[in-house]
Amino acid sequence: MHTIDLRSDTVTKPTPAMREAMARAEVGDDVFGEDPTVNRLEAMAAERLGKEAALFVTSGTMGNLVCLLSHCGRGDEMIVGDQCHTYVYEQGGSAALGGIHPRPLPNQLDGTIALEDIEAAIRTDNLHFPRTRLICLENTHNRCGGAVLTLEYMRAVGQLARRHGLGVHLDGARIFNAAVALGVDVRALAADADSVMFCLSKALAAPVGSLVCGSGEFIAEARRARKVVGGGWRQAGIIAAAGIVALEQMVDRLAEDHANAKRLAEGLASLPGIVLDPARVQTDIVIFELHRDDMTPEGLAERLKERGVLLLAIGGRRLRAVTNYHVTAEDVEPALQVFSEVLG
Ligand code: TLP
Repeated sequence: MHTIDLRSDTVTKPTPAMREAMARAEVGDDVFGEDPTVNRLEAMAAERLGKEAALFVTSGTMGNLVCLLSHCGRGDEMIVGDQCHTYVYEQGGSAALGGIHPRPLPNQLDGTIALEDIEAAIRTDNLHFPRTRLICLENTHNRCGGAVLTLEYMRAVGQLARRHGLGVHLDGARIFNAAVALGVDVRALAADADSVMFCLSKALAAPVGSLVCGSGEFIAEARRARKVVGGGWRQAGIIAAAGIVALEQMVDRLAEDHANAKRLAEGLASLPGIVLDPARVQTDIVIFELHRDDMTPEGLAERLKERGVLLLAIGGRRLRAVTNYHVTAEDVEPALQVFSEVLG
């Protein structure tokens, strides 16, 4: 049975070009700063994002964590969307390990946090209050269905933050998806953030790794934070080599994932019991609701799995399907056929 795996874009396996590059990678001890392949990847990431420096980390979770630890001290407050990954899916690591107080504000359907909500949440100087230090954004926004935050919105948050002397951290796990969807240079989307985390091991199909980008001074702090969470690694050039291929070869093709997601969404929207507005699908993530008395989202996922279509139930009535490098345009119709059979 041919499996169509729509659980995440994280399931992607390295391409032959990546495996080749990994086999040939020149390596050294990265804690000494001596891994030439890691150094090359970091320089390349900084250049692509328009920042001074970059740091290679194991995962998106570690990347977000080291950024938050670098921006905030114990008792400082960070403004986050209540649906953002760092608030929902990272075990509250910044509070557990950094004593950082989260101030969750509602994410709108389009992935933004209303500017007036941010403005109203910023603390005044009062000994009863924590100090607001940071605003965290996510682009694209995972739990908001891969929604893309626009350049105008990023700029507006940047201006607001500067007016109040706050930092901006961007969880850009899928920032290249956002840039491709908007048809803009990724630098423009990163320009208003003081730190940006992006992932190689999601839609770009590298096996492991994320990067944190920012000023030279910020990255020096982040490097210290990475070390204390056990992320100082050694001959990491083996995996950095795949990351270089990901940046060189895997960005432009993201448009295919987006087109496949759109087609999938349009097909799903016409099926009985599925609630979904295909117009909201902008990138590779399709989130929809199941409104049926005879089937739970988990039950639907189970029945689809028996027929080779994998996706995730993500709480309440919601399910998530994510297109990716291993899901071709030719897979979309058969996947929809399986949905149609299961849903009757
Ligand atoms: N997201 C994963 C799961 O954890 C939900 C996925 O399958 O989408 N930021 C964002 C916006 C993410 O979507 C993710 C991973 C992360 C950070 C964390 O990255 P990793 O998994 O590398 O720690």
